[in-house]
Amino acid sequence: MRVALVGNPNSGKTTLFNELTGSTAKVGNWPGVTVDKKEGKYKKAKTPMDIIDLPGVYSLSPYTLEEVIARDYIINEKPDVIINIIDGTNLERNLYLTTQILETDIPVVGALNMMDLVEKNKDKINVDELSKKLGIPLVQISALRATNIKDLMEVVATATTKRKPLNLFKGTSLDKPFHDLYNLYSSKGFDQPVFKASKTLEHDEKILASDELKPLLADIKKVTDLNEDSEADIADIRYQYIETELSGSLEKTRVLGDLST
Ligand code: BGO
Repeated sequence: MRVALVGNPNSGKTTLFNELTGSTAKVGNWPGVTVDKKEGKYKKAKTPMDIIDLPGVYSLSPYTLEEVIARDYIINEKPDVIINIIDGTNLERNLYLTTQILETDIPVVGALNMMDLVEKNKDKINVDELSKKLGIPLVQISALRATNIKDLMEVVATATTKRKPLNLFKGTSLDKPFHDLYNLYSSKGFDQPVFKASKTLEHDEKILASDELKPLLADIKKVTDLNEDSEADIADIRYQYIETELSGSLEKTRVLGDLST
């Protein structure tokens, strides 16, 4: 089984990758570019598990090489499971990427990392509630201290059923255009129609230039021309979702400027 690590830069991906793969890791480059490609085997796996470390990204937009590599791998190569590494000390910011990963139907396990620091800071994350709201299992880990890694990988090993993709647009101004695109892509039998409809509304040039979407550009334009600001609107919708739906699961003890802890 293939397991991809996806997370923000500095979320602890390298630390977790090294802990999982130990001496089995191979470092190369992604085809044609000088971005590191790291692959290895989970050394304690009961059934063989290949671990692929995708470049650290804040988003699955096509603006940086890292984003293109990460999202092309997710959409085209389709790992069996994604481990989304989430820095628990920087939850809201990390969840921005999570909202994009969840628009695919690929099974996702959230690894809430840096829990040693969350505890030290006396912050509290209501993990069960957050897990329920996101619709994915969450496992609290410390990659640095190698805490709960075995538990994480046991959850990963059984998390192989496809998920219902997250629909962020219900009740928002983009509900109708999203559905128009979603229905169009579904009627053509496209894979990942939610992700592609969402990225189309983000005016994602790479998706729009794909061979799959090209024949539909006239129909797509009818929707996107009416929603020229939808890229900014989607960013707002993601932040709103994190703010209203998810932030309640986090209780911060520290206040800004309090450096005593
Ligand atoms: C430095 N807990 C704690 N406390 N730290 C962690 C954990 C954790 O669970 N996981 C990772 N870190 P990467 P990306 C560093 O390198 O794996 C730390 O980008 C330092 N370096 O040790 O590199 C980890 O691959 C000097 O910290 O992340 C690393 O995703 C002083 O988070 C950083 C302090 O981890 C990023 C930290 C010279």
